[in-house]
Amino acid sequence: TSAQPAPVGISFPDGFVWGAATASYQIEGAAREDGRGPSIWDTFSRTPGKVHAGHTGDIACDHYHRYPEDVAIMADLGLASYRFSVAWPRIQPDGTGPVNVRGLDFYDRLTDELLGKGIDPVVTLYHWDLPQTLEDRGGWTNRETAEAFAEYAQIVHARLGDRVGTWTTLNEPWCSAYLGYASGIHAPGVQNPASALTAVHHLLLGHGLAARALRSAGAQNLSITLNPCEVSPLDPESAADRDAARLIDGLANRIFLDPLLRGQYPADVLEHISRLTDLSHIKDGDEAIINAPIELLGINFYTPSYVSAKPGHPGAPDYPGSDGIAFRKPVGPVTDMGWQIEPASLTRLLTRIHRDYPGTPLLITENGAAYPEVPSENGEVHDLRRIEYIDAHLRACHDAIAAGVDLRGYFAWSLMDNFEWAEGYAKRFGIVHVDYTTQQRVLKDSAKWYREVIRRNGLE
Ligand code: GBH
Repeated sequence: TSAQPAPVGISFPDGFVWGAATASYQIEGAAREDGRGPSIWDTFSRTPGKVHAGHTGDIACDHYHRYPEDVAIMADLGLASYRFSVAWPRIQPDGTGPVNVRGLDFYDRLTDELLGKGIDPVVTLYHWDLPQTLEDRGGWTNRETAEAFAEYAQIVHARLGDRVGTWTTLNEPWCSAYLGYASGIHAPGVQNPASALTAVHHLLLGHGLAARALRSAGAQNLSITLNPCEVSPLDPESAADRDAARLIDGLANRIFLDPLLRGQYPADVLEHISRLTDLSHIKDGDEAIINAPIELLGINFYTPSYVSAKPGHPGAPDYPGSDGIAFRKPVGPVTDMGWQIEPASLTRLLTRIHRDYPGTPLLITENGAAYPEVPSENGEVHDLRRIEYIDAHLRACHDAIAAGVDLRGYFAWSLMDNFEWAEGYAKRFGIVHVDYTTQQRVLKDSAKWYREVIRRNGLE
């Protein structure tokens, strides 16, 4: 390989927020404690064949009990902010009805622990652990789930709103809808394209109803986190490939961004989905509800997509109606998830969102990489590839800022190794290593490196 020029030092704007992120089911454990009800991920992970090696979140990182130690680690790293999610089934074990105060107590303790160390909490209300009782009534295919979500949001805000400033309604509704109800590789494991499209709408409606409820309760910093993806035609010269990219971009990105930030589903997307399901679940006035004002848009970024038109190809199971479209296999270096590493795609994605949906500040709410490290004899974890991944993506963020994008912060995914959904504990995204036998936490080299990045608000 040819010699690369040494990267130059860069600094981020004053007040740029440095954080790390986790999610309730992935780290908490204590699945049956203090009145928590079952979620769709309890059911799914206990269903043979759904999760790698039959792993479950029953114990996970035992964060429910070890949160003081985990918050101490965050403080040691100098995190300005910590993004975590609240488990709905801890708050309302049946999804609606009686509030389980012991569930609220846990997040109250966690919030105070964070504030006591000067760490700003960013609360996500839904990171995929839907109460099972709601799924038994259709889950996100049922409009009532959206209404229940707004009620639950209000309950959490009533307890934490005096101390939590930033609220995120949903994490990645793309995953909840398409992985949950189309490909079925995530809970609840349904494989029905029409259900997935109905779920998209009810998730967005739930966001809008919750945003409205939080706003009237006085919340001022509202957001949703998406996982937008840059979808490119494999051959930019091919009109058929460009059409394929536009269709996937519609299902991946514009189906969420347009109603959220422009108040309307895109016509081409409605046309596409009307061939797969009737649109009777979209009621008059829904788009206006979804278009509730937000102060921040959260972006989770891992990898881009390249697609081409391929007549007769079955398409991707997580994109309803994508038959005739092929996704390119990753090219070049990949992470342990098999995801292509292409930091410049993040710059282009941020620039595009800033251009097409102006006026909403952006926040990287997740970015990171899985690699299969094991601690060395002396207990160190030399995860150079993760350092390189994050370094390159931070440079990509900086490029976007230089191009005029209003990017407010960066949250590493993840603070610590955790339950990686269908991959169980086999994939490690943490900057902190977790030994699942002893529950011992060890800072990987990436955590020590990130501490220096935070300290100097930039890269060397
Ligand atoms: C996030 O989802 C989640 O919010 C988080 O809980 C999770 O632990 C983390 O990421 C890591 O997975 O096969 O190349 O087309 C990320 C979900 C990642 C889904 C990229 C689609 C496309 C990969 N997405 N993916 S590719």
